[in-house]
Amino acid sequence: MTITITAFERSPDGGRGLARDTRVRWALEEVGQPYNVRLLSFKALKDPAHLARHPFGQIPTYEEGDLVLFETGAIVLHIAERHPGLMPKDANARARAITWIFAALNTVEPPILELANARLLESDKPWSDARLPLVEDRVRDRLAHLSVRLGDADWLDGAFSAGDLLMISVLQRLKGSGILEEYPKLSGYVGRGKTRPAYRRAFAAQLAVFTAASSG
Ligand code: GTB
Repeated sequence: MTITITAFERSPDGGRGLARDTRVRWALEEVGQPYNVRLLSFKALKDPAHLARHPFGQIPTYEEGDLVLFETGAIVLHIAERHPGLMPKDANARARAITWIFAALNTVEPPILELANARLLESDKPWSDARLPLVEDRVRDRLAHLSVRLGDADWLDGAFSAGDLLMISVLQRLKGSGILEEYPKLSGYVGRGKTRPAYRRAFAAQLAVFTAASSG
């Protein structure tokens, strides 16, 4: 059945792969599923046609026959459940991989998003300089614990899983902050993720949209 996802027509990150469609593209590439992309303008995100797919008017969404999904975590989990490649076979190992999905999205991503907001949206506020170190330290606290758990392993729990895919995607949002580099085990982990052929294909596909938009 044909899979269609949605992505930004013009990515605000300049093709750096930080918008969340990259996570879904990566998951589809890992399991070898072809997909189509419906590109949307910011205005189209809030049109009734898209709000029917995504109640908050965001990307990415995922359509497969009658099934319409939103939320990257749910989409990546669905892909991992349907196709081999991102979930271990053993039941307990699957449960642990799902735990890492939640850890990435519920425990590690929130302070990272808070930091992005503090830097991008609040830097002109009179209290910004006082607040920023507090927000950065909340990120460091998560990274320090994650780094200890990862240790010298390649991936979080045995073979590469959907949990790693999402954790690495979340950590990538720290690009350019200098904070990830304070944790060499984690920057190595992100580096390993980025060298996976499936990630490279996903990154190239999202970049091609940006390149076409900026030359058109
Ligand atoms: N929890 C949802 C999920 O995981 O799917 C969050 C989805 C979401 O935030 N989507 C964003 C969106 O559609 C795009 S990815 N925003 C438009 C809107 O809300 O109206 C977030 C994003 C955007 C831009 C950058 N960037 O430029 O670096 C990075 C990440």
